[in-house]
Amino acid sequence: MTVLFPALQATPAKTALRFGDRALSYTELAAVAGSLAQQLRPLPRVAVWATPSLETSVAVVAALLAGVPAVPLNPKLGERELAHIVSDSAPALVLAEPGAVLPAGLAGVPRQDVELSGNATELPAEPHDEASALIVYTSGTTGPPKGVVLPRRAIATTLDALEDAWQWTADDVLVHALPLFHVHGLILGILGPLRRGGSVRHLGRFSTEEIAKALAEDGTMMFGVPTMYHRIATEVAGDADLAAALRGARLLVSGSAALPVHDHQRITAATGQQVVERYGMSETLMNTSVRADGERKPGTVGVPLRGVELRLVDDSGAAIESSDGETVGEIQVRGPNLFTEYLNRPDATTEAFTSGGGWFRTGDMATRDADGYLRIVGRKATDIIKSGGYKIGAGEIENALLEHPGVAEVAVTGEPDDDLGERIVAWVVPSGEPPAEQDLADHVARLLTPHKRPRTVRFLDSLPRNDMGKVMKRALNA
Ligand code: MCA
Ligand code: AMP
Repeated sequence: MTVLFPALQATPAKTALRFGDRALSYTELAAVAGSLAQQLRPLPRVAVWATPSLETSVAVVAALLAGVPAVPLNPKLGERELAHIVSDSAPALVLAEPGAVLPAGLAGVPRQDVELSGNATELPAEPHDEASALIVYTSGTTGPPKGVVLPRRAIATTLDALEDAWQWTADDVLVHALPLFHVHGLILGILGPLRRGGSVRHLGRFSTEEIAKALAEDGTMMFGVPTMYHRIATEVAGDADLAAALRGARLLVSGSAALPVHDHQRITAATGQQVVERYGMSETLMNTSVRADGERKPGTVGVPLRGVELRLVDDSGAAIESSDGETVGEIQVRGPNLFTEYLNRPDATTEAFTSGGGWFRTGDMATRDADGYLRIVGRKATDIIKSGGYKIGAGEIENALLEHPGVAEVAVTGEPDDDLGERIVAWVVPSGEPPAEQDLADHVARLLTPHKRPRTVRFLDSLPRNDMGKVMKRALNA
């Protein structure tokens, strides 16, 4: 049995979590999360209303201590997506910060406020390593998002592999502004520092000023998605304080999508820092990274992490043996960092793995150079869009838009965007007078979630289709 957070037992005299001017020491966190854990223990599963707050962190830590699987919910979830997640995951209650206004979609789920006032003196015995810890929802190409069931073993494994790759220690103070309902912000960004016995400083929302301030004070590391680094890269040459703060950091880490080499270069030119990229997925947690003590090669995602078996596979399913930096194959992985299953989706779980050998198919296409560094060059599915670091399935947006009375036919694609990496474009055949673009964006934000809204709408008389009647998306983008 792995103890996930040894520092909650040792309680070093230091800050564990800081959100703005509110903070909890390890002693305080152990007391409040320990006492909430006692209350949660009998429950089969809980949801967490994942605002960027101390309360969200306490709720998740308490659930982990209690051995109760937790489902973090994006507080901006629209009606349809929230209803799906609630019915799919059937939480026994929702943990929320006092004062948070919960939507009607959660009316049927009992609510418990997370109070920072517990005084447990003992932590419950933690469950076995294969026990489910978190269920994180992620988009696929079609259909509603799937719940990725992550066991405790995967969380401990990935965080310890990152300790090795990044020389991550209890002395690190991690600064970030990532949302707490995905792997990046929650598992790496909150559970990571807690497992190391270090500190987190969460900024609530991203701004370059707040990043500069936090790194200039006590921050040693920063995590961000490429959109955040792009905004830093755009400002840093003209902002001496930002440049100095970044220069003083021990490690800057980017992930969730590719960081363009141009942004790497602008940050390096202004600060001397070389941002480290790591590559992961909700289903696999972290697979590869550029190592803190290794050569930094911008545009690559580094080498496989400790314990991760990784291969590149050609179209016929055969492993590519050459490391020539040119031959492209699909990344497939195996190892203790992987998820257990998609919740209630045995079909999707089976399909996600190769029939021989049990390799997880990532759908990401890459090359490998002579030093073993991987360079991600694209994705197998054109229907997956990565915007602002969020994974978004074109199909779910198309389905939502088809419910709008002004839409007769629609196709959704991703287009390159300097800030977001990709922006969502809706190609719409209107059913009459074309609806307002804003109206379509609001419709998607209301049903699904705001980051899935189309940023551009293009009206057409008809969609290009092949003989089979299938929309030819590549022709649209061309
Ligand atoms: C705009 N808004 C709306 C509407 N339009 N709300 C309702 N209806 C509308 N029609 C709101 C948005 O909710 C948002 O509110 C604000 O207006 C601005 O929206 P947006 O433009 O989308 O935000 P942004 O400022 O451009 O955000 C950029 C960002 C964000 C901060 C970089 O995209 C972000 O936090 N990305 C992180 C994604 C991430 O963590 N991915 C990890 C998953 P408000 O400002 O209040 O929010 S990937 C993962 O976990 C794997 C394992 C990995 O490898 O990491
Ligand atoms: P998610 O399903 O939200 O966990 O997103 C996982 C996907 O994000 C991966 O399959 C990759 O396509 C992408 N991704 C994550 N990190 C990187 C990176 N450093 N470079 C390129 N793509 C990345």
